[in-house]
Amino acid sequence: MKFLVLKKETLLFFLTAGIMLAAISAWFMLKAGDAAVFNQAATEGKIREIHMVTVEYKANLKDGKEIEVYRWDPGTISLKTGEKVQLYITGINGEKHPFYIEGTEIKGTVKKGEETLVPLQFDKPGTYRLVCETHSNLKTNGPMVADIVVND
Ligand SMILES: [Cu+2]
Repeated sequence: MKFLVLKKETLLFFLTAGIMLAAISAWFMLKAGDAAVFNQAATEGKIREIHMVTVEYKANLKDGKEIEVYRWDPGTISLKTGEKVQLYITGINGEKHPFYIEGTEIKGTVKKGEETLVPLQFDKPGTYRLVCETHSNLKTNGPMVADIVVND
């Protein structure tokens, strides 16, 4: 039988090399994590997605009368001038929400349980209102209006 005999120095060398390798790997792994979260270049070429839903708030008054309001959630989204964004709107509450975006030709309908894709790109900065035609003001259980803020 033959034993592999290692000198103390050799063992120490392998131990040191192993620790260094582990440290370097850990550093690269942490760095890679940073890149995925903070580095814009990592997401370059991809169209940003924003997800929105339709929600309903309900309450009962002291006399038992029910009051309700429909909202887009989130109520404000922002993008840069020229930036392409895929806005996905999912209908959760309310059967139908026919909508338009002020100052554009964009219009459509969000239906319960369905996802509506609204491609966005604005040439001019400003605030564009996403308005639900059915619930546009307080009298019609709104205002179901979201602000699309386009920055310079
Ligand atoms: Cu609506």
